[in-house]
Amino acid sequence: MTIGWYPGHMNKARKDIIKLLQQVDLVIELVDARLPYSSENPLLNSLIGDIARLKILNKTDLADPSTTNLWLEFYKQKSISCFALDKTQPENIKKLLKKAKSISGKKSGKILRIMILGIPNVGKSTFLNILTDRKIAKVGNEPAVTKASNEISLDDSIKLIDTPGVLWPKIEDQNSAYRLAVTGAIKNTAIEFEDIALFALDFLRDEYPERLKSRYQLSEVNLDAAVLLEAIGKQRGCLRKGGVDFNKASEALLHDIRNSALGKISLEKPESIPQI
Ligand SMILES: Nc1nc2c(ncn2[C@@H]2O[C@H](COP(=O)(O)OP(=O)(O)OP(=O)(O)O)[C@@H](O)[C@H]2O)c(=O)[nH]1
Ligand SMILES: [Mg+2]
Repeated sequence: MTIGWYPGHMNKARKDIIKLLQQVDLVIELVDARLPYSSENPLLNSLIGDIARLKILNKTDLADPSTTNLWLEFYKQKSISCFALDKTQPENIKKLLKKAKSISGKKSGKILRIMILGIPNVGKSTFLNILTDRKIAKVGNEPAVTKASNEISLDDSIKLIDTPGVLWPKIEDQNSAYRLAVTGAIKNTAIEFEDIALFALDFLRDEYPERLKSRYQLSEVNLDAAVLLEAIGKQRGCLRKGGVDFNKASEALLHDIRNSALGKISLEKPESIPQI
């Protein structure tokens, strides 16, 4: 199955972002700490050009801390300014503004315009609400909650622009597409739950077998993904006439992964991505 999701509002958002970028001094780029490579929009480099940029590995509360450290080291080696954050650290998020001022090179007395960019559901609006200490932007646990860009004055010297999450027309790397779907960056109606769940189970069996065992009380996990899914369905009571309801079992598994019921999980390491 080929996964892709590029609804009309994203295309419009991309065009709006290009226009707004002309007046932006700094971009805060949010990627998902669980999959920093796959959640980076490949169009971004050409969109942003040489505007100053801060990269945030967001939602670190859901990611495997040791893998997050590998990513921080990876970006450091590439001289990319990168910080690991999540919504449970509001004070650290606010400290970023000082950094933003110095990185942008904007003279004091001038208004600093900051744009927050990233894929759907990565936490942009939550980030903006934390920075402003207000519930300005609508937040929701599904992709494409923000449909249009929105500029907010933080004070007399800083303006923040929240943007709709943007993917790209064709996700070439299908491993990346699957990882994005596992975390909920792609709308549920654009994916087959079972397909994504089987991908997730192959990954979990290889990388986090003990977590699978303890969450679903399985004595053996060295099995085919479909067999594992059936066992999980039984354990979670996802049944229908004649046996396990695979669609329900898949939904239950994805719900668990997205809500860290299997603990902090990272879906990719610097060593497991194509060389960039
Ligand atoms: N665990 C965790 N959840 C977060 C974090 N930041 C945001 N979320 C949750 O992720 C979901 C999406 O957050 P939003 O702020 O709406 O994401 P967005 O990037 O603005 O999404 P779009 O507007 O759809 O592009 C919400 O349920 C948030 O509560 C975080 O650091 N950790
Ligand atoms: Mg939003």
